[in-house]
Amino acid sequence: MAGILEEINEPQDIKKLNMLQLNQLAEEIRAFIIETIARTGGHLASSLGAVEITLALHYIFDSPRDKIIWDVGHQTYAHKIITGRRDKFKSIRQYGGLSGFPKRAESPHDIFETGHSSTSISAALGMAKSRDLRNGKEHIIAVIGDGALTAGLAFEAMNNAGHLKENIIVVLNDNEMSIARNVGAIASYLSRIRMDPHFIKVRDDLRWLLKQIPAIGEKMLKVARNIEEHLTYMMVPGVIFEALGFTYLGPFDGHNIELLCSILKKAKDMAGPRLIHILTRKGKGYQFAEDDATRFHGVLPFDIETGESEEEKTIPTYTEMFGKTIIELARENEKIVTITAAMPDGTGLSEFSKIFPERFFDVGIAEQHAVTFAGGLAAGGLRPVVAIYSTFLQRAFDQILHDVCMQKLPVVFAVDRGGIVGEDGETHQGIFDLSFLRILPNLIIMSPKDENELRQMLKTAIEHPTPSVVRYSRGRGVGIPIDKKIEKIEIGKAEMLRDGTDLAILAIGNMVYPSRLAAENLHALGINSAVVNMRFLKPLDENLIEDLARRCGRIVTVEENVISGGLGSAVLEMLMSKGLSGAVIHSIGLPDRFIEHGSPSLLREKLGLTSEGIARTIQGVFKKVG
Ligand SMILES: Cc1ncc(C[n+]2csc(CCOP(=O)(O)OP(=O)(O)O)c2C)c(N)n1
Repeated sequence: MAGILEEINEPQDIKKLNMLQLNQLAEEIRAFIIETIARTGGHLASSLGAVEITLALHYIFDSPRDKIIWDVGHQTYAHKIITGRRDKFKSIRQYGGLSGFPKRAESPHDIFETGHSSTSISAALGMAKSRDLRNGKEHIIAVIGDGALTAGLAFEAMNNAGHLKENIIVVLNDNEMSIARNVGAIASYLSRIRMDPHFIKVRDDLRWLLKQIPAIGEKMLKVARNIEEHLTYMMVPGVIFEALGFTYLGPFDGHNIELLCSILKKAKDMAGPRLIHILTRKGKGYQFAEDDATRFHGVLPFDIETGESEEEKTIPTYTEMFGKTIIELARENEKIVTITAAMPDGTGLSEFSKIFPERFFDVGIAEQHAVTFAGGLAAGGLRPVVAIYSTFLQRAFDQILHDVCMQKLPVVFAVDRGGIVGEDGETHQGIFDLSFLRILPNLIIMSPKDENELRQMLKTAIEHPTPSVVRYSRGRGVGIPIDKKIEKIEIGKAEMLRDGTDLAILAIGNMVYPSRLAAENLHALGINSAVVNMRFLKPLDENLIEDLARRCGRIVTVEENVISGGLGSAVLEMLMSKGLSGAVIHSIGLPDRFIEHGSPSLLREKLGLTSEGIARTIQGVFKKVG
């Protein structure tokens, strides 16, 4: 780091700079972000694309008095760096360090917390209304990407903003990318605006004309810019936004700071809802990220020179195993179709989409629609598999309940990133799904102990006539051999891994192996535990649990989910209903709080979800009850 950036400790400092210096600052920030993220990993491409708009916003507006609300929040690295967090930036996404997303506790410039997409316009509108009711004067700006704009929530907010005629500014940061290429009618519409031949031609003609004037001076350039802006207003390519009650300004080059500043200044003096459409390049300024913005969306630490990340690839991830298995199953069953909400790579469906393009649907960032759409596909006789990260499935709770479970439609939910996800922190941990899904009637819920069992569960789910969930973790499997032929498993039947007399450990999903190891370590201390791979959270293997409760008298449940409402609660409720509440029960899982960011292994260690942690807790329980 050198030069101007060293002097920037708060947004006020950038207001002293001229345009030349602002441009230099943008380059310094870029270099600093690349250098840091190469070491830590993180959301590189989105943040690189948003450097100029970040500087322009902080140049023209007065944060934190004026409120800048970032959608998703993964593009805020430049914002963090110029709002007093430059020195801490190297700690980003690490335990105890800066969050990768806006956090209110981190800075007064982080106005509204995000991580899940498409919330910014709603939040901005709420803040604008609150401002008006107390006669405030501050400006409220939402910055939303073209990907995030595909969610219904963003349109619900625009619909309401147009009605309320609220004074807000929405900056639409259009880079034509979600994580993968943005898809859908809105994406096509935006790209038509980009490409509008009428608009482009007039603008290009104008540029050409200006170039013919020799020795074009500073003054003339300003005039030219003004003409370009006015032309842009006149042509109003954003009719959809205009119809929603927004004044549409754009499209503008989102990497031209001077232009951005002048547009923002104009928009600042206008009234009502305004939308400024800017065009940016995801990964801007780092060739590898520009060329492969999807990989550099959320990237592992990488070598700056080669763009390569070092990754151990011997054991497949659960996601990879899901992707491979669903292809195998789809070859045998032509009714299988798959759905993703804008995450074909993240959910392991890219290969499927190439092999079965007609049977694959990327619906955009629209989890609610994805689920109801799947309900419709199932009602029409297909076997839809919806692959969604646990944390984003939270959005679609009512759709699962109302549009799938109530109608007993055979939709398979492939719930990826169940449990601790790590560095993305509070907004992304998939730790509530077992609890919120368990309460739904007609739903089968299973979670595999390893990648081979994941395959078995997928087959079981697909062949089952009612809705089902297969929930699996982020990261690599355990590295066990994979059966060539995929066998179904019996619904509601747990797997006894180890018999014992002193207590029974009932574990689910990725907690099964650590529990078995804990039992082996406890054995050396004279505690003889049974270990059960529950496989099913719903239906529970009641007979086995009842038998163990009678025989051992002590039950410990282990799950990577919040304790409230999860496996422990299910077992407790079941024993109570059978009049067996005399058994000593202890639940190991996650506490009743949001789990911060940090590496999954460190978090598991701190939360007692390793084999040592489980053994320690069990010893403690034993000491207490004797
Ligand atoms: C509700 C929800 N679903 C999925 C995601 C995962 N996700 C994070 S960023 C992103 C793409 C966002 O695209 P865009 O808004 O255009 O921003 P860009 O990264 O292109 O700057 C997705 C799908 C999310 N954060 N929230």
